[in-house]
Amino acid sequence: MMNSKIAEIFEEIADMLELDEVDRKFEVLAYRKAAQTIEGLQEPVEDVYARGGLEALQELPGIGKSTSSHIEEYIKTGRIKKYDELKKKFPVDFNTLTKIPGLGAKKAAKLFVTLKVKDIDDLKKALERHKIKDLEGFGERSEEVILKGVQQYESSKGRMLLGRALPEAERIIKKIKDSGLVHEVVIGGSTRRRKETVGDLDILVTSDKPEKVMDFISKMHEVESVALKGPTKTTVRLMIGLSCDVRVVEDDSFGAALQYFTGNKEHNVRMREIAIGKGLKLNEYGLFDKKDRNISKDGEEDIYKKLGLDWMPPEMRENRGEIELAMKHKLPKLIELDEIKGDLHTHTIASDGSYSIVEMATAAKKLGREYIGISDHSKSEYIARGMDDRKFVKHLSDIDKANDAVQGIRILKGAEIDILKDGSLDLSGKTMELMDYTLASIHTNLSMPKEEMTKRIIAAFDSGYVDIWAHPTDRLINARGPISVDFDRVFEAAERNNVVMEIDSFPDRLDLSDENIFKARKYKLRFCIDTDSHSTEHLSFMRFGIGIARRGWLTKEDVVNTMNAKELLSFLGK
Ligand code: DGT
Ligand code: CA
Ligand code: CA
Ligand code: ZN
Repeated sequence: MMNSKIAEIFEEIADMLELDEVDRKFEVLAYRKAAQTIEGLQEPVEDVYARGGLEALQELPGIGKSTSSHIEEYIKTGRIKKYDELKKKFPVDFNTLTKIPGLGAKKAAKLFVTLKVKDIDDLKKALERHKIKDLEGFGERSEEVILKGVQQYESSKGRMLLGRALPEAERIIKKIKDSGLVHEVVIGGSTRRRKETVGDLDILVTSDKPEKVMDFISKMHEVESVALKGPTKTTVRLMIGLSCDVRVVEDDSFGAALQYFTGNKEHNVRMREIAIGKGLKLNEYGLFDKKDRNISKDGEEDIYKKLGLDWMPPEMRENRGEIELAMKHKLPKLIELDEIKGDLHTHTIASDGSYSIVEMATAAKKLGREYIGISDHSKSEYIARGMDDRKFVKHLSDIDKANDAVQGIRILKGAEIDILKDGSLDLSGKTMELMDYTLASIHTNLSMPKEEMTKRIIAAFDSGYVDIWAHPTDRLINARGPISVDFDRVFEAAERNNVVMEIDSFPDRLDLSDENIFKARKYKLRFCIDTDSHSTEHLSFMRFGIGIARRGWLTKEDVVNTMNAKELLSFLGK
């Protein structure tokens, strides 16, 4: 699958075009939009091309004439000439450098022009020699931020977003299943636990023909190289830039192996201690009694049962208190994807989305949703074509019309309203009162000091107009850290004003994170799991938000969009 690679190239072309002396804003935007589409696409772009050629590519939102021909060029030749030419002019590793928090394309270019910084190693040298603080437009503070960014990047390096790793794992599992060589094939490790990022994939197989399975794996289309190949374990490097361990075990070991390779490690260590306490031995091959007989051949649930515990969902297995609850038979019943009735964070062509209200609603209906809230941007988000009060009033009446036009799903009137620097909201009260609900979020002045940021958000909540705090910390995984805020005070203010905490399901957001959900659960707060869709494809990101919610131990009752539209609106006081 070439999606990520092509998306990266388009992003980098945009970065380089931005550096051109002539203003090419329009072109830059086109490449960024195309990159976004390709990245979010749930099927391989080469399959789209194989099915319908250039025409099918151009039907994708944001893909035009030149971007589609670039995709064709890449599929056919593995290169894009335009990219190679730009690269000659700017021999800089933008892909890595722009992933460093605190360093955008503009700053990276400036570092190249002034200090000849081409890659992260050059950057580290420049930081060591304190050369950056004296550059125009950088300064002492900026040097510190970049240094911290480099450390953050290095520690997260190689970890892939769950939203990218999980679909790849599912494709590979399907292929192995279809090979007919195996009985069971499942994903374990951090992917099964739905961790926000994944270090490597761990696939577990039962089969009578382990060597044939190993052969099959190492010859798969998705594999770039084989790192290690043994009779029952193979480690491969996948094209998408991720390692994958595949292990074959016997049928009788399946439950124990699944338990072991799901982890996490700390959870496993506790499990093993419990086994020892009962005079048993637990490892990846089974649960053994004193005579070394495997007493648990009945799958994973049986292992937990024999150790006196209730089976628990993989998302809980982080040694954060789940073992104690399982002993007392007091595990919560975690929220499930099919309990979600609607999505309250979606964008349309009215601001920076790619589809109309009707198209978004129709796609949401296909996914079985009972309602969809349209939440386009307010005016301060001018890059995202945010709307002012006048335009919003018109847009809200467009939503009413769409609601009449589309059957079988209810469309709710919402907005994603900027919380401005002083804590005021970006639309008038009069406009907000016309809506079914509001989301409020921060998109600017992200590096505000903690105290000021805390007051800013509390002021917004105290206005009484905020229903949902959208992507609360504004972090982007592997790219931008969270805002600095006093969660206790903000959660208290949310409690007081009945503000719902969003879990944004977009793969690089997943915000609130599971750790922050844990903090928020100490307060009387409700949550809302949304997709932040900018395209119909994104509506299915919901499952990633569900994974994070489950990692935060949330139940159906904690999540407001498990209610039907009528209950929800009355909960919101509308
Ligand atoms: P990752 O790959 O960094 O996202 O995280 P995991 O959890 O997938 O870790 P990984 O791939 O290193 O190992 C897969 C599972 O194997 C892990 O969740 C638990 C188990 N495991 C690995 N190393 C150990 C160990 O030293 N002791 C025990 N008890 N279990 C281990
Ligand atoms: Ca792993
Ligand atoms: Ca592994
Ligand atoms: Zn937003």
